[in-house]
Amino acid sequence: MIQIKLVMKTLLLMVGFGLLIVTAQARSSKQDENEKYAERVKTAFIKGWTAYMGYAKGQDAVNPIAKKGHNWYSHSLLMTPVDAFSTMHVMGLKKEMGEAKQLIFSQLNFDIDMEIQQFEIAIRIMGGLLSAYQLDGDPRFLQLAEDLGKRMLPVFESKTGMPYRLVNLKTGAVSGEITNPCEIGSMLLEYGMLSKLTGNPIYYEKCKRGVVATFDRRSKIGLVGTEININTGEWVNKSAHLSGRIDAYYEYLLKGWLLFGDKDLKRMWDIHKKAIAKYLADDVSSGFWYGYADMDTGVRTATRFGALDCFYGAVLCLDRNFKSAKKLQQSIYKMWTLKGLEPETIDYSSMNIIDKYYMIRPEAIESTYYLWHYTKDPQYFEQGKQMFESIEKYCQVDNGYVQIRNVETMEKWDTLESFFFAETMKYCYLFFAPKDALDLDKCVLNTEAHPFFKTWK
Ligand code: DMJ
Repeated sequence: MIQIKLVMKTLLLMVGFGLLIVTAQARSSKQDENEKYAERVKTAFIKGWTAYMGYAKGQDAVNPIAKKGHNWYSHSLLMTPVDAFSTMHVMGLKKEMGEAKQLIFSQLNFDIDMEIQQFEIAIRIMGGLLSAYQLDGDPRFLQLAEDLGKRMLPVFESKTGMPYRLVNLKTGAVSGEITNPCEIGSMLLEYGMLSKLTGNPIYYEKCKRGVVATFDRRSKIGLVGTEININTGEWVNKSAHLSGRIDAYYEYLLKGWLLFGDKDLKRMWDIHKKAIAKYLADDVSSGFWYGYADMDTGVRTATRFGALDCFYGAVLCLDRNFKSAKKLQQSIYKMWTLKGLEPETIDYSSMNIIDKYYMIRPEAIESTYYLWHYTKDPQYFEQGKQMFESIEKYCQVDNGYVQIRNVETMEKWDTLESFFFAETMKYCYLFFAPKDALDLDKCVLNTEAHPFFKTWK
């Protein structure tokens, strides 16, 4: 009897030991795969950066095929180095960080007689500088961000407090009184961080006033439209949707609440999210989407969904609405795999492509990553891998990465937006990166994927 027990014990021990070895082997091969992919994403990032440094050093962005660069305005604002820095930090790319810092501290100057689009400069440049300051600690990043913030403040001097679209960095002259919710509200994180890090509340206060003014002009059913006049406060275009010109207005209400704990933002978000779920969400035979509706009546006006709209999956995750996030993800993946890369917009009732280009936008990958982060469901990991592989396959050229003019023919479009570095590569990397590279639970990413950390009580 004692002998049988001993044999049984030995057998059990052997099985247990065997299982341990198998699990350890599986874990280590998963780790190998992650390391391999993390290296591949870094290599892709460096290839893009090398193209910038080789052909466009000091300019805003690169055209890798023509082997030249270009600026957005009459002078460069170093869009690519500033936008790329936080990703370099997350990837631990010391040499490239040094190159970007050298450019930024020797060349970036805002004292220029030049009109800029306040929203884009806030999310890319101010957001990039503030995040770089928090990640790297060099006070010159914060000084630059503050200088820029001061120069952009005149935008808020409208009759309603909603900001003008454009401002001259030297003279402070403003223009563009027809604007949209995104360009009104999607700087709240950046201006809020500037207030927190400099101790000057004016930036957040001014920006929040514009956000509240927009919220106060929501329709009776809780939606905002596409265009508004900031002096009369009248809506100019009443089309409601989640796409460009509205998107990050909603995103920042939730993220602002998460980062700053501002209860007003949560209240606004709670009202809007119900209206979005009721009037924009569309559960149809081709999948679960968010379409277009009239902001007053909620009547469906278009069954259009696009690459930009994909951001909402990440927002749903942050709101812990995983049921809707998972349903939307199925549609996002369907759109991505329609041709092998996602088109800019489709009509989801016919599944016809409306806009055929792909700008290497991040939003689909972003939402896939958030779902993977929160659920650890391997299907999202596989989807992320596939998205990265398709960028490698279709957007890569000999000396860099370029956008795609037509996802049906995969014709190349010789330009590369700075968000390739700030966002697309960062989200791709995070799928495979070690956990301490960037923990989503310890920061809030701005709409350009620059991490902001809550460093105050
Ligand atoms: C980025 O500049 C930001 O993500 C913005 O919110 C939307 N458009 C691009 C990326 O597609």
